[in-house]
Amino acid sequence: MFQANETEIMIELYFWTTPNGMKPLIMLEETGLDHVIRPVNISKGEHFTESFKHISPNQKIPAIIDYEPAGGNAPISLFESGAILHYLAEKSASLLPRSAAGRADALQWLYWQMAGLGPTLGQFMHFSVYASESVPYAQGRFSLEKERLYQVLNQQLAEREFIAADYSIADIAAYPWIRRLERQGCHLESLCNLKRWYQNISDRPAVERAYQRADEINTTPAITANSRTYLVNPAPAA
Ligand SMILES: N[C@@H](CCC(=O)N[C@@H](CS)C(=O)NCC(=O)O)C(=O)O
Repeated sequence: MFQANETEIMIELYFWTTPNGMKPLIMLEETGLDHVIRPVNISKGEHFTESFKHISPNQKIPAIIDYEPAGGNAPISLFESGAILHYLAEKSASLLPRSAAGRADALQWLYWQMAGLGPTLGQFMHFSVYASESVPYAQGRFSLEKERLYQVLNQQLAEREFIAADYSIADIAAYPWIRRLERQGCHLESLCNLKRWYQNISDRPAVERAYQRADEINTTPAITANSRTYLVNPAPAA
């Protein structure tokens, strides 16, 4: 599955069609950086291989290898979607404001997504969809926090078009999770600023291309008994 870079492609993206996987794929489509997708089907446990562990020590997607880093240095391997977005923004000098204040603003919202929105929605989905037993306390806790975070984002978008001053990696980090909002039992009708932002980003050609490519890679995105096995159980101990 993990080949040497024989194709002279700049960046390899280790990817599956989940919200965290979509972040770097959207970024690569937006920036036009030369890349190839290496699918890692987490529903089949492909992220638990030794070869993938070398690329992503946390054994989760996404990860990238940049074979052409700045300065002609040795290839750089990176995991964590926020770190990847930040790296690609620096590499392409795009989608991250140049001013210190603008940069700090976009990065705080990137970290908000990484530390708050993403993990909360992940835990909410786990306890409401994947868990083999019903845990009402956990369901209630993550549901309330999810609703609160939606309100925070809706409020942030009340007087601005994008999360930071311009379209940036902060938007790219949040969008794939909001795209699953209806699956999370929430409706955009009650969050009008979020709805406008969501529609605006959905209409971007790069975002459309990214989701088209994802659909071609994963033709069975529904949860099956087999995929549930890998998604509920942690990796076997090393
Ligand atoms: N904080 C990490 C989270 C990565 C993550 O949770 N990836 C999920 C897919 S969205 C995964 O690989 N799950 C497989 C597993 O947990 O076994 C990031 O943003 O990259």
